[in-house]
Amino acid sequence: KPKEKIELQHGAHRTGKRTDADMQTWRTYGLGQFIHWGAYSLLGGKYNGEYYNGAAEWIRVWNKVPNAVYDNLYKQFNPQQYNPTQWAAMAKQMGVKYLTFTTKHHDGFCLWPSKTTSYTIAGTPYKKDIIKPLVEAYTKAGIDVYLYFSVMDWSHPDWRYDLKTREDTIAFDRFKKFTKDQLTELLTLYPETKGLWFDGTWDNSWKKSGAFTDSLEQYLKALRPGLIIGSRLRADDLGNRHNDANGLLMGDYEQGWERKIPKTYADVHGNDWDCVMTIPENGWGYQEKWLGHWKTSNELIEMLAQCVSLGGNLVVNFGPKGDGSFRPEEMTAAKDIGAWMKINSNAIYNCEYAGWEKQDWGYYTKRTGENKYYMIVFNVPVSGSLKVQPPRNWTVTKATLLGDATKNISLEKIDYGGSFIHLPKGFSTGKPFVIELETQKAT
Ligand code: FHN
Repeated sequence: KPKEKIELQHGAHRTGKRTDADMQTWRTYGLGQFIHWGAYSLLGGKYNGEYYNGAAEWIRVWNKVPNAVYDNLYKQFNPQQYNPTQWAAMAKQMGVKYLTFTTKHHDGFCLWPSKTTSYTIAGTPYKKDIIKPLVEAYTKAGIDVYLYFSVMDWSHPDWRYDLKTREDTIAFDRFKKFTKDQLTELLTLYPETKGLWFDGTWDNSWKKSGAFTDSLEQYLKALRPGLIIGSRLRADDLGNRHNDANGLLMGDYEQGWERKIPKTYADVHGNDWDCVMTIPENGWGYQEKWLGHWKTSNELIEMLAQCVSLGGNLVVNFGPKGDGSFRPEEMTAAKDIGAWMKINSNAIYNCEYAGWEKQDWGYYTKRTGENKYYMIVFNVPVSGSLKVQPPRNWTVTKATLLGDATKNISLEKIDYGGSFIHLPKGFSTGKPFVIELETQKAT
C-alpha cells in the first residue's frame, strides 16, 4: 500500500465487500466443487507410456507431446460415461453448494459449441454441448454454477505472452475481441451462470491491458447483473493484479488462495475469499497415477473447517477421466465429506469467522446473524475437556453435540468468563465432530 494515493483510472471501483444478495449467497456456500475436464483428461498425465510428474492439464507444454498431436486429441473426445445428472447428484450428496467448471482451459479447447473457433466440442465424436446439461443438472440440484475460463489460450494464433511489437498489439487486439465474444456466448447460452472464474491472466500481455480488463468486467456485469467475478480477471493501469496500486482488491473476492489456506484472519485483509484445493499434491486434470501424498477425507474436512472459520469457502477439485467417469478415490472423498456434512453442515453453511480466541482442539465458526457458535473439533486433549474462552462479556449457555444431542457433555464455568466442555469418559467418534454453543452477551 503506497503512502500517498495513486490516481488510477482502472483500479478498484469499490472499497470493502459487495453487500448485494448474490454476494451474500456466495458467502453462505461454505463448500464448493471445482471440475477440470478437457482434452488433457484423455491422456491422464501419460504420453507414449511415460508419466509426467506435473499437473496433467499442462501436458501440452511439456514438449514431449507434439502440439500437432495434442491439438488433434479432441477428435477422440467421446465421453460415453458423461452423466451430468449423476455428477450433480454426487455433488449434492457431498454437500456442495457451488460448482466451478472448466469451459476452456489453457489449451483453448472449448467444451461448448463456440462459433468463434472450430476447436470445440462440436468437432468431437461426442458433438453435443457439455456445458448446457451440466448447468441445468446442477442448477436443478440447487447448486450454483460458475464458469471457469482461461484467458491464456495456447492454441490461438493471436494469443501473446507479451506485447513487444506493433504486430503483437494488433494480434492481441484481435484476441481481446475473440475473448469478449467467447464470454458473451457463455453468458448468453447459459443464463443461469452465477459467476465467471478467470485464469491464465498472469502474462504481460494481459497486465498491459488494464483498461480492457476493466471495460470487460463492466460489460460482463451489465450483461448479467449480479455476476460474481474474482480478483484474477483485472489488471490496473500499472499492471498490478488482484490488488491495485493502492492496495485495494479488484474483483468481488480474493482469488489467490490456490492450494493454500490463510493461517489467521489478518491474512485475508477483510476480503471475501475462497480456496481452491486439489486432492493430490498438485494437478487438476485427470492423472492416471496420483503422485505423492493425497489428502484423506478427514484432511479435506479439516481444510473446510479452517476455511469457513476464517470467513472463506473451500472448493475441492475433481478431475474426471476422459470417458466422463470419476476415479474411485474422488468418489470416496465426496461420499465421506457428504456423510460428515449430513450431521455437521450447520457449522459450515451460512457461517462466518467467529472472532474468538483459537484453541488447539480445532476451529470455531459462527452462524451469520445469530449468537450460535460452533466448535469443529479435530484434536481431543488427553483430559477430555475442551476449553472455550469467549471475549469479555460473552457467556456460553448451552453446549450440544451435533448428531447426538443426548450425549452427556457437561459445561463447567471457569475463571475469566471461560468454560470447559467435558466429554464423556472414553468419548471418541473416530471423526471430527461439532459442538454447537448457544451464547449470550451480557448487557
Ligand atoms: O494453470 C492453472 C492450473 O492448471 C489450474 O487450472 C489452476 C486452478 O486454480 N489454475 C492455474 C494455476 O493458477
